[in-house]
Amino acid sequence: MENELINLKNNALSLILEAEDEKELEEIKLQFLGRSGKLTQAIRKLPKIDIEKRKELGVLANEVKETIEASVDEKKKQLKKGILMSKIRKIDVTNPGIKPQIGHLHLVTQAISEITSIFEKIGFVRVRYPEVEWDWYAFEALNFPKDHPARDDWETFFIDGASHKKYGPMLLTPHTSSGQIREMSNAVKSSVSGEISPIKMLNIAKCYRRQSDVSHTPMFHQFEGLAIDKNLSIVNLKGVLDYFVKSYFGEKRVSRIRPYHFEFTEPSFEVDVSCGVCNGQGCSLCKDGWLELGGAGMVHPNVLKNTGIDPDKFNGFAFGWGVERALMMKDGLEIDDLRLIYSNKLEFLEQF
Ligand code: FA5
Repeated sequence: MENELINLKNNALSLILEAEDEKELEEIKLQFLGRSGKLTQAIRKLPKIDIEKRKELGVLANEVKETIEASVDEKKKQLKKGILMSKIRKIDVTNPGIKPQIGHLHLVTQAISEITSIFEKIGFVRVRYPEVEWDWYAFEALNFPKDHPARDDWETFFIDGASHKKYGPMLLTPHTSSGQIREMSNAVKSSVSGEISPIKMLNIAKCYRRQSDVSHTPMFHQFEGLAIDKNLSIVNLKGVLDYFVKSYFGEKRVSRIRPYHFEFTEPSFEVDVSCGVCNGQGCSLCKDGWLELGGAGMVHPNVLKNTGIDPDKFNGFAFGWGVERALMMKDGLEIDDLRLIYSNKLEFLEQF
């Protein structure tokens, strides 16, 4: 019986060694370990054997069974590895690869990073303030009268039911000028004996208004500059405007300021950029040679006071323009409907 078991083991092992695929291995397993397999039948004879010898042979039969099972598993692994290796050998590394599709940043994101780097070069620091704001920051501290049309819910999105004891209703900020109040209040909080550190802020954020037509979207971006120091003047403001216009639109373009009215600046201006199509001569796009970019002005003394800054010691200038509008005014870009930018149309977006 002992010899029979050893012969079975050797037999099985040599068959396993020769096996060429998984199917063959399964057949060998069945041949030896199946219900009527050779080893199973040999084990069935064990009860007839003397008790002392039976124990010894039982251990041996078990060992043979385990060895066959382990050898079948090991051989299966080797076969799999072999298949993989032969597949690898078939790969031609000189074949041209499949090009993955490459996306790119949205054109507004591209514009924001370009605008940021232009202003960073002259010391403006990019900040981020809440888009969901209190009335105090968006209107009240910016010197807006209580009955100003922008504070009506036909112009601004208010958040139902949310109101702060001190700061009033909650809203989606309609302009980045709310960042002016946050920036100046922060400067006052960290001031030492009334002396604030000079400010050069660049706030770029999403803004929301109840507007939608060819030149307005309900969500858009503005970039807002604020400089606060001692003895700043309109000359400093105009210098920054010219620098930006030439850096962003090109050397040939110039800026001009026109008197205007904003509640939070005095004096206030509208900023225009010479038209890139006709070079300021007048054409069907611009009519009179100029395209409107946004607002600017010297910070109103009431705004300084509202944030705790002494207007007799400090003054400053601010400007706020639309990112999408600035983008539309770039040379060679003819976007006749601003809403296209947010339409998710790939045939449009893939051009940038
Ligand atoms: C303002 O929002 C002022 N806060 C700007 C300012 C800042 C003035 C600092 C003085 C000092 P206005 O409402 O004109 O101003 O908007 C400025 C620019 O934002 C516009 O010229 C336009 O470029 C852009 N803009 C306004 N509304 C929309 C809109 N719905 N969709 C797209 N762009 C818009």
